Amino acid sequence: MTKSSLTNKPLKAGGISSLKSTIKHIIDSQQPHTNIKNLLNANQDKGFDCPGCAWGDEKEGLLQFCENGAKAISWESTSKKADARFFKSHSVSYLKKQSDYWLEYQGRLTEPLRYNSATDHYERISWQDAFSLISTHLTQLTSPDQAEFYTSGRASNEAAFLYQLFGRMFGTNNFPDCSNMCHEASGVALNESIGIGKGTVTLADFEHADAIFVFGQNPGTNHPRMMNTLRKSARAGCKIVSFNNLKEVALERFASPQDPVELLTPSATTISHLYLSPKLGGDMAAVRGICKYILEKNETAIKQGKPAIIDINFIAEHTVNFKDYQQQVITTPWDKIEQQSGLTQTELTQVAEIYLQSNRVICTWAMGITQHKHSVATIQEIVNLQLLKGNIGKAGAGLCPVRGHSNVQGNRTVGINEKPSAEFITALTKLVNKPLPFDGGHNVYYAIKALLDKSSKVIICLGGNIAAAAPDTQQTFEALCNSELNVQISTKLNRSHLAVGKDALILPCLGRTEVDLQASGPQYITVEDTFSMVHASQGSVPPLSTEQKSEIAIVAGIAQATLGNKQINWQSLTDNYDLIREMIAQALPEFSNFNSRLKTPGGFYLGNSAAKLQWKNQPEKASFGVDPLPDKLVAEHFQENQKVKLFTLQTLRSHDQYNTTVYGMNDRYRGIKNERNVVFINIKDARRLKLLEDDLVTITSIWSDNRVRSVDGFKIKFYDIPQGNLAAYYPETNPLVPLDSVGDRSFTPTSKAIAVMLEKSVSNRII
Ligand SMILES: Nc1nc2c(c(=O)[nH]1)N[C@H]1C(S)=C(S)[C@@H](COP(=O)(O)OP(=O)(O)OC[C@H]3O[C@@H](n4cnc5c(=O)[nH]c(N)nc54)[C@H](O)[C@@H]3O)O[C@H]1N2
Ligand SMILES: Nc1nc2c(c(=O)[nH]1)N[C@H]1C(S)=C(S)[C@@H](COP(=O)(O)OP(=O)(O)OC[C@H]3O[C@@H](n4cnc5c(=O)[nH]c(N)nc54)[C@H](O)[C@@H]3O)O[C@H]1N2
Ligand SMILES: [Mo]
Repeated sequence: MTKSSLTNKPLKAGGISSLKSTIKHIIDSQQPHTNIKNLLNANQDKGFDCPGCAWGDEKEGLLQFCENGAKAISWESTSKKADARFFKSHSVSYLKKQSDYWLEYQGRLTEPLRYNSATDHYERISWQDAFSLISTHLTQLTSPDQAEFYTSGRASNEAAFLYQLFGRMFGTNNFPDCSNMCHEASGVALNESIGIGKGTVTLADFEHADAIFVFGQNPGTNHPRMMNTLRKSARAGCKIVSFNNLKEVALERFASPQDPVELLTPSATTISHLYLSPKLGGDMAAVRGICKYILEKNETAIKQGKPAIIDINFIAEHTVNFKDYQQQVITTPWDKIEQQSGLTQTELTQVAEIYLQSNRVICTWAMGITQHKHSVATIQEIVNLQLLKGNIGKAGAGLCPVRGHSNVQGNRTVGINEKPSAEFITALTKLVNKPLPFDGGHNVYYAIKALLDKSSKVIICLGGNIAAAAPDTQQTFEALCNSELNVQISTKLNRSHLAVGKDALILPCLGRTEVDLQASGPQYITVEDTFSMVHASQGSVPPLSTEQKSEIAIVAGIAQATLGNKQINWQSLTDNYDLIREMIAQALPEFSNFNSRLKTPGGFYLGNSAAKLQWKNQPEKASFGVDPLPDKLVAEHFQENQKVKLFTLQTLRSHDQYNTTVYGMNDRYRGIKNERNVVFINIKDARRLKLLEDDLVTITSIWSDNRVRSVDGFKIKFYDIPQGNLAAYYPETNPLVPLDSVGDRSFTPTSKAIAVMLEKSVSNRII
């Protein structure tokens, strides 16, 4: 490892530091007893699903939470309130000047509120008046397509199903959602390649894998429960190969907080057998290199009369396009592979040999792969690699996009999709006995564009924080402020509530940890994890306020006020969520007998066609992707007209945040304390620019329009990162992501590939 001046970076992740941090966050929530109870219930059979991430639940082990899950839970379950009194003493103009951290820190939203533009304050409104106001705005639109229905992936299956049903009955398929900014490329790529947009493995497969390739993800922070799985695999002799632009300590050495020796001594488990750091956006070239070595070795074997080293039977029986792909690989030269990946042929050969020596390989990936211009092609290249040896559809092998939000996958399954299949719309139409729209609607990109040019006029958000999560902060904020009505169904105050134009509503909802009492008794909801397991989730803490409603009650309230009870009795669905599940079962065959199957401890598996070697794409075979490598990556593309050398910037998460929710100012595993406006840089690049550690810089992004996108006052931090690459935290750097810089075919903002230049900040001189 290059010696950096980051002396604070720990030698291992997990262990006692994790435990200390967990305890600190429980105490900070101001209700430690409740949160200890919450943690014991997290991911347990009769408990609630941890809102921290979408990783699956282990069968064994008493405790099923992690440090960052504990942060998410205690952040939600707090006794602090942001009620009408709070909003009376703080105008929206005042709130706009506060940080994202400060906004959420004010506590839970407890009353419905309406923005009053005359006073610039949010003021109390009754639920009934709030629902009527929404209905008035919606019915005044000249077309239902002037409304946008955003979803964040925490919503339950039941809330999401009801929400899309309402939106479609209202007449639109405008369902922008957080996955448009997240794993969209995985869905697009996998649907094309293997006929289903989800991962093919289950948690049990990790026990049987001989090798696991982890691409572009930081599980130590974002999926800590995955670290237990990786740790177990590594200890059982499975070879883990990490591809990460940064050296992430958890992927190097991890100590389980549940192992007394690793907890109390400096010992830890070495996770990665091999750790490669490709350049940003270099993974497609890296995988192409691995495949090139394999195919060349295979040719040599055949020429020498030896058996093929790839699975020719699998390829012949189950795939199409192999010959075209082989040709594409032959025409990709090694020097291009090395230049674009930033890795050497020798390094890639080492990985290829591990792949060849392993009978069962799992490839996992997350945002380091999905948030690039060529993400779809990159994921298809990972699929290509797996197809070469039939590493799909057998135990211990397969594809594993590791989802982010705890129910983002479930939201898609139950219909949050701006491009629904005709089959799904036909089933829904039959269910509600009313024609529903088939035409594609808006994703996040088109929703922001439509709000910007005022062709859309109403935005309703079922959770999330689109103002801070979406790219190009200034344009996104302007787009939201253009709306005639902005409705936010939320647990906590955030930036999206402050993007007010004319009318705006804050509708406070219950969270996962809370009791949800309806007319027929306490209710539970369901979620789907990254392994397609569906299970129930039920909170046990009394809500902070009787005015908070469940997401389901809120969606049903809006629907009833807008559409009436003619086709659907919305109230009865709120009274008993079993009835919503019955509707889901009627619309989606994989949910047949939904209510009774939920009784199985641990829930039930939705199944995966590709894992059964059934290919639902045309022509009913898995398909090799045949894209060439990108001609140039983003910084090279813009370099030609620039005098200074450009960098590629990735925007990522610290250890103390959940997306736009900032829990604290530390990033312990990267040695950062008490600050977030930092930029990680290779020491050689810094020297070339005569920058010292802690110097302040302005970061300006380059795009093909004339807008200036710049952030100032970011502190230089030396880090183990390839030359020419930079990393900084999201959402502080979202102003730099150009709205039009999106992935091919996925429309995902290219949050991991922004061409930028660095200049010493003027503020250096002031300090
Ligand atoms: N505690 C916590 N948990 C979370 C979240 C959270 O914010 N906090 N967010 C949730 C959500 S919605 C999501 S989507 C997931 C996100 O989970 P991750 O995908 O792990 O999230 P990021 O922080 O964006 O990290 C991206 C990782 O990819 C690496 N990387 C970036 N670009 C490249 C590249 O081009 N190539 C390679 N090989 N590596 C690259 C970065 O160095 C970093 O390690 O986590 C979920 N879980
Ligand atoms: N530059 C850059 N931008 C990115 C990313 C990146 O890596 N870099 N990552 C992208 C990714 S992967 C994602 S998923 C998106 C995330 O985008 P979103 O999902 O829109 O954002 P979150 O920050 O998760 O939303 C936080 C808010 O959700 C609300 N909330 C929390 N729990 C609940 C609940 O149970 N119900 C309801 N109704 N509301 C709740 C709270 O009010 C909180 O303020 O951001 C994307 N943006
Ligand atoms: Mo995400």
